[in-house]
Amino acid sequence: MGLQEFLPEINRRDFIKTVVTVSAMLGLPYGMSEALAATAENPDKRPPVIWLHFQECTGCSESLLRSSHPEVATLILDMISLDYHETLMAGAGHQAEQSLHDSMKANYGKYILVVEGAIPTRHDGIYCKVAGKTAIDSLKEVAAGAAAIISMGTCASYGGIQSVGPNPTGAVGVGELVKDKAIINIPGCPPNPYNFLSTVLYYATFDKLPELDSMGRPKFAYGRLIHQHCERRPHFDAGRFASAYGDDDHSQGHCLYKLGCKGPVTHANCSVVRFNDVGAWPVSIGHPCIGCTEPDILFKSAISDKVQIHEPTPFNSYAPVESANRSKGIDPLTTGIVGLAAGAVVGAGAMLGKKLPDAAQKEEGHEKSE
Ligand code: FSX
Ligand code: SF4
Ligand code: F3S
Repeated sequence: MGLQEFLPEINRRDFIKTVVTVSAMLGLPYGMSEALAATAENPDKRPPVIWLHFQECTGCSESLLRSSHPEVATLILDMISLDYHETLMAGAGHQAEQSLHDSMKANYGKYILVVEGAIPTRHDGIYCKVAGKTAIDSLKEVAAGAAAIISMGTCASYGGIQSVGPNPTGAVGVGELVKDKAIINIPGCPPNPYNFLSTVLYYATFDKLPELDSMGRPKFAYGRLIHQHCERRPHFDAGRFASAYGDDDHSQGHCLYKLGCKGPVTHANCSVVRFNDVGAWPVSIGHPCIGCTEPDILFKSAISDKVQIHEPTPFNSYAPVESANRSKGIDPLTTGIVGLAAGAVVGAGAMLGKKLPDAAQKEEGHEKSE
């Protein structure tokens, strides 16, 4: 492809840092990062990848390549052999078709197929054609020779925005059409490139796919709710909510639940891994999570719709919140936390456990008086 020529080389320190981050994300025991590093550095372990695009915005590839810190993109492109990628490859037309078929033939049964975008099925799939073939036919043809399939993004995983009612093209995810292959879904609109990198590195190192949840997502990345690791969680538990964009509570970084945040029902690791290695994710910049990893939420409920909270109270083990000096009052149902147990500390975007200054001071005073 030659695309690596446009990306800066990754230095040893950043390489090790990225691999250790991946190892921690995967929940591997201490020391396993060496095995991952050995895989990433071994050209013989480089899995051939064919990457198809169907109905989508290409944001999945964009988010991977536009990282402001290029370690992840560099590492991904260094450790896979990207044989065919419609929006990145230099070739076009017959030349591109030839390279697709050459790659399939040379690596039949061994390549990873990455699919980006949904597949339209209505009217025999005429709404998406590449090289004169429908997306349905291309998918089935390339899937037949794949060792495994990665559905990159919510569109390829579950249909995404194209499948929103009335779904005029009959858009579906890969799993609706391919039933005889291992499929791993990496949803998100777009998904976090670290989740793709970790999945590929795990597969190349251990020759098997990571454990999946009931929605076909790797548990290491989608095993927990955003709400469990959100830095605004102390505000949720203390009843401090923004009610409008730009109001005092919003300006002070309070919880976005009343603005429609879907974090309480969305499984993803955005709040821990964050995006582009700059420590940003939707909620940290003041926008509610829109549930982009969840097939039944993304674009299927309004951004402002509030989700049902089934367990509004924090765990009993959390310290109590004092409410005496709060003029706005605190819902007794939601009291109970000042400390945020942030869980895994991962990479540059890691979230650290913290206490709210005013509540923490009161708690200390409380302890002293006992
Ligand atoms: Fe879909 Fe990816 Fe959203 Fe876009 O290609 S998951 S519309 S970010 O780009 O497929
Ligand atoms: Fe964070 Fe949203 Fe949960 Fe509030 S509702 S704590 S903003 S995830
Ligand atoms: Fe998507 Fe919500 Fe993360 S909108 S990027 S799952 S914070």
